[in-house]
Amino acid sequence: MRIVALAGGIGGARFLRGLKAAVAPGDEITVIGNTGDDIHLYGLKVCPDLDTVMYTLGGGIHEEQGWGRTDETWSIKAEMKEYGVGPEWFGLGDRDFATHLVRSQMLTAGYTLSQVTEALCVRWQPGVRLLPMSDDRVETHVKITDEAGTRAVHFQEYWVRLHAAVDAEAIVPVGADTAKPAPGVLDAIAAADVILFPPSNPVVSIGTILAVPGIREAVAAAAAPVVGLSPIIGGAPVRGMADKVLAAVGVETTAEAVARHYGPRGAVGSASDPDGGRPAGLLDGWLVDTADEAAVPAVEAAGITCRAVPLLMTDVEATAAMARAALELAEQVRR
Ligand code: FO1
Repeated sequence: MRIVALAGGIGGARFLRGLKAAVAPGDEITVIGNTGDDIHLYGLKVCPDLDTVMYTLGGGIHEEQGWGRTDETWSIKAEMKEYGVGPEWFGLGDRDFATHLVRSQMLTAGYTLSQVTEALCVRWQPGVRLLPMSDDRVETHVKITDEAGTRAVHFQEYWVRLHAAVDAEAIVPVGADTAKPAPGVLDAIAAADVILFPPSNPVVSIGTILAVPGIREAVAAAAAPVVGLSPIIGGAPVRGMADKVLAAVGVETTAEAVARHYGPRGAVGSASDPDGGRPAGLLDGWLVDTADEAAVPAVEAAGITCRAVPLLMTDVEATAAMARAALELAEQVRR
């Protein structure tokens, strides 16, 4: 079976670890990773979501933190600080720096981000095919108003420095409108037997991947069933600050509202996605947590087959059970 998953950072990576444990030998998993969180720092290209997936599946992740390397040291950052060079608010450790040096060296030499990602994965052997959503530069910016006035800040500044404490007024994936899907992305979607939306951020992770022209259309047109898992449990994000960016696109922080935001397959246009002629509806199936069981009828009334199962990724076995539930639901909705 060929499984395609669209993934952001920590939530996506942890789900993929469970998915790997759930699939049968011979099944192939292709991950289309969000690169809208990417940032250029110290002259290096940092790809947080690709690295989080690669380190998590390759056994190199800092488990408690969910990002960055295990057993990290911080000498380079301390030395940079002595030179007065920041930003201090973003934690790039020494081991992580090595990844960014290799990536940036290869990009400067003319390799594409897809080629670099493949090369980095030779070391980490994540057990999935990891594709960036695009080889073109896309950077998510967030419009905010604070004491400095109204301005756009890079997503990492919003997330890490400001802890999403200021309301997001708009989310703009800068560059997405002219970006092309990376080689292999559209083919993988077209050839998939199942397409999964892990419990990643629907706006700045999966939403950014879908903002690359061609990807949303390919998912909407795919022969494979599309099943998503809610990142919202009991009216709050399982982790992170997804509520802030959902509010920016006019979506309530509920499992039902996120399902409606993705929309039922076949639907065109929606209140939260007034995007001209692009197909809005993507989901055949949606999993909500058992705490949100009461939302099941409303999601089904919206045209999306819905089941309530435990969705807390407390360990790999619990996460594998979620993945199995998603694959079972995919079989039930297969056309
Ligand atoms: N998240 C933080 O909360 N603080 C950090 O200093 C930080 C540094 C960082 C460095 C490399 C990397 O790959 C990820 C990093 N993250 C950090 C995670 C990242 O900001 C976000 O969680 C994702 O972009 C959202 O998916």
